[in-house]
Amino acid sequence: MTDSLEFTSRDVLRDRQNERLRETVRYSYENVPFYRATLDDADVDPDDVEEVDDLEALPFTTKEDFRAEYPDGLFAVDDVDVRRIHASSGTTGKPKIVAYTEADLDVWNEVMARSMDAAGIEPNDTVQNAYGYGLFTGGLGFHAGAEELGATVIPTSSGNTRRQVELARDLESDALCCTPSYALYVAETAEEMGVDPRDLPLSTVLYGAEPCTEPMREEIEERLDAVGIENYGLSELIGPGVAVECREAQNGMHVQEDHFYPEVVDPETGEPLPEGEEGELVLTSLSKEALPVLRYRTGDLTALTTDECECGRITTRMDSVTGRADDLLIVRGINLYPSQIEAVVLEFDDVAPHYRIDLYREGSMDRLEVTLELVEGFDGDRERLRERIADRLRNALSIDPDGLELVAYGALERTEVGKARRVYDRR
Ligand code: DLL
Repeated sequence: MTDSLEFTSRDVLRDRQNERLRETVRYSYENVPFYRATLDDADVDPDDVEEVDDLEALPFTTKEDFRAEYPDGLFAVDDVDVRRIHASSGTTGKPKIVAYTEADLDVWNEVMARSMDAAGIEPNDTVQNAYGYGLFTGGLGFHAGAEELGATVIPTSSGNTRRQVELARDLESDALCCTPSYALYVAETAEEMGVDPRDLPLSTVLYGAEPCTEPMREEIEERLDAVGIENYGLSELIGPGVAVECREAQNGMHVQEDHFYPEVVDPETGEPLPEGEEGELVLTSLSKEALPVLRYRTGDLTALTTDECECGRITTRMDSVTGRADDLLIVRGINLYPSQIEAVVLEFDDVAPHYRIDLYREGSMDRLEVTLELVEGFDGDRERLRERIADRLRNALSIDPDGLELVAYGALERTEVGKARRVYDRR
C-alpha cells in the first residue's frame, strides 16, 4: 500500500494518471483490434492523447461492445498470460467475461487492501466474507484484499445464513462483507435464532454490489450495531475495489484514481458534466493488462466531488449510485428510480427495509404497485399508515401507486445468494 498516492497531492496524482493513460491508450491500440478500429474510426491517434483532459476525444466502450466481442475479443494478452477469469452477474444475455494477468491480480489485491484499510479494518481483525465465491468478483476480490492486508479471512461465501450467524459469534468476526440486503437478512436470521444481532461482535459491514440508500445504511448500522462502509466496483474494470468510503467521513466513495479514471457524462448526450452534477459514470482503466478499458459506460448514475475529505485522502469521491441509467422506470410519463421510492418509504419508522415494485400494462396504461413490509410487531393503524405513505409518495415523487400494500414482516422473499431484486417490470 506504499505506492497508493492517496495521501499525496492532486498534482502528483494527475501526473501519474497522465503517464498511465498514455501507456494504456497506446497499449490498447496495439493489442486489441477493437480499440484500434474504434480509435481509427474516431480519427484519434494514440499519440495525441497526452493527458486525462484529452479523454473526451475518445469513443466510449459499452456493454454492447463486451457482448459483441464475447468471450475474449477485448483481451489484450495471450491465453498463456491470463491467470484468472471472472464474469459479470448480468441477468440478461451472455455474461461479460473478464480476465486478469498476474500484475492485474496484484493491482486488485492492492486496491482491495486499501479499501479495507479505508473501512477501518486492521491486520489483526477477522473478516467474514459472505460475498459469493465463484465467477462473481465479490468473493475472491474481498478474500484476497483481506489477506493482502494481513487480516484473517473466513470464506463463508453467501447463503447458509444461520451458519453465518454462528460463525460470526463463535469466531468473533470483526467485519462482515456482503450485499446490503444480505446484511439485513443476517440480522433477521440472528433474531430468529434468539441471538440479538447487536450482540454479534461485528464492528464493520463492508457492503456493496447493489444500491443502498442512506436510510438503508442506517438500518444496517442500527440492526447490527456496526459501521456500514460502502464499496463500489464492476467486473469490467476489475471487480470490487474501484471506490470505497472512508470510515472517518462515510461521505462518498474515494475512487482509486491511480488505477481507474472517473468521468460523469450526460446519459443522453454523452457530454462530460461538471463536478457535482449527476450523470452516468464512465471509467477508464489506467493499469490493466489483460483487459484494458477506455471510457467504459457503466450505466451507473452518480456525481463526483474533489472537495477535501476529513480523512486526508486526495482522491475524487463518488456519491452512492442512485440507480442505473437502465433502471429508470417511466411510469405514465414520470421518470422514477427505484431508489427514490426506497428513500421515501424508509423515512417511515413502521416500514421495514424490504419492498417490491411491480409494473404492469393495462391497455395503454401503466400500473404501478408497491408492496412494503411492516416492522416486526407492528400493531398500529395499517390504513392510516398506508394513507400517510401514499401522501408522501405523491408529494415527494408525484406518483400515485395504483396499489400500495402493507404486508406483515417477513412476507417478502429475501435474497440469500446474489443480488437482491426489487423491481418486476412486466410491461
Ligand atoms: O458487483 C462488484 C462488487 C462486488 C462491488 C462486491 C462491490 C462489492 P458486477 O457483478 O460486475 O460487480 O456488478 C457491477 O453492480 O455496475 C453497479 O450497477 C452495481 N454495483 C456495484 N457496487 C454498487 C454499489 C460487482 N455500491 C454492477 N451501489 C455495477 C450500487 C453497485 N450499485
